[in-house]
Formats: sequence, structure tokens, C-alpha cells
Amino acid sequence: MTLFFCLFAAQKIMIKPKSTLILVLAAFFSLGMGSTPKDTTPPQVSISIPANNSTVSGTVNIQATATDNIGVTKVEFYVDNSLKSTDTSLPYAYSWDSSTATNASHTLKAVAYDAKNNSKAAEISVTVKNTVTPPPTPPAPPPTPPPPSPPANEPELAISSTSASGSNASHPSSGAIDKNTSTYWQGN
Ligand SMILES: [Ca+2]
Repeated sequence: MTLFFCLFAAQKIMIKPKSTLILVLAAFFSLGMGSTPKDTTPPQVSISIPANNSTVSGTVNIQATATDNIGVTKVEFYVDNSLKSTDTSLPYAYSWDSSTATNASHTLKAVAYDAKNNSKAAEISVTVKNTVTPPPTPPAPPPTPPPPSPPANEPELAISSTSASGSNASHPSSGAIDKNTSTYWQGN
């Protein structure tokens, strides 16, 4: 194909130099000779740390190993399919605070890219097991003061018709005659 265009171009050069130049340039770019080589090969990637199906806690250093036929441009790190970090230089790593995750199984994924955006993913599973600190016990409430005692009852005065104080205390019942004073008490 290249030979065809070269011969074609050479033939045209001798006849019409200006239009031939356009043809040569068109042939040059149509063959991809002026651009970078095509890369359809995706990178290779794996998660080297931590080990698959391992139990982790605290801050977890996740490391990925990635290679490509041309060159790796970046590695993305995902936890449960949520993008957490992108690393563009070696070593491809991400420090994951596992205390932000539940004590359960989680998926860690690394996706490597090359300059042509070819990508490859690698996944592992880990079980998070962090120490769960119980919430602090709230301080005991202050003792409840005893309810105020009702005011002490004053001694009841025994009031009766026969014990009432005053001069009437010894008054006989109405209509009686006090023999001592010969006074007739009118009932009131
Ligand atoms: Ca590649």
C-alpha cells in the first residue's frame, strides 16, 4: 500500500507538483505515519497487597502492580465500586482507612489505564474487622433531691363548746340557771 502511494506520488510529482504534494500528504496521514502507533493492548494489573480474602483493620495499604506494552498512565482504586483514589506514578498505592467501612466483606478494585485509555481491572475481597468501641457510658444523673416535706401541722386546737377559752368557757348550756351567780343564761 505504501509502495503504491509512493509510486503514485512520484508519478504525480513529475506532472503536477502542487497537487501531488497534497496527495502525498494525504497518503502519509491516511497510513498513520504522522501519528503515534496504535495501541490496542490493555495494561496488565493485579492487587499485590493485601492478599485476597484476608482480614484487615485500621489503615490498609493497597498496592497494585500494573504493566503495559507502551506505558501505564494511571491506576484507579475502588472500594465497593466507589472510586477512592487515582495514582499516576509508581508505586501504585492507596491508603484506605478501613474504619470508615463496616465490619464485613468488601471489594477492592484496581483499574490500570494506558495512554490510549485501554484499561484492565483486578479485584479482591477483604473482610474488615475493626474493634468496635462501645459508646461511653453517660454520667449518672445527680441524685434526685427528696420532695419538700409539707409544712408541719400546727397543733390543732381543740375547740368545743365546753373547752372554748374565754369567759363563756364555763357557761352552762342555754337556758340553764347558774346557781352560783343566779344568772340566767339566755341562749345565743
Ligand atoms: Ca497498551
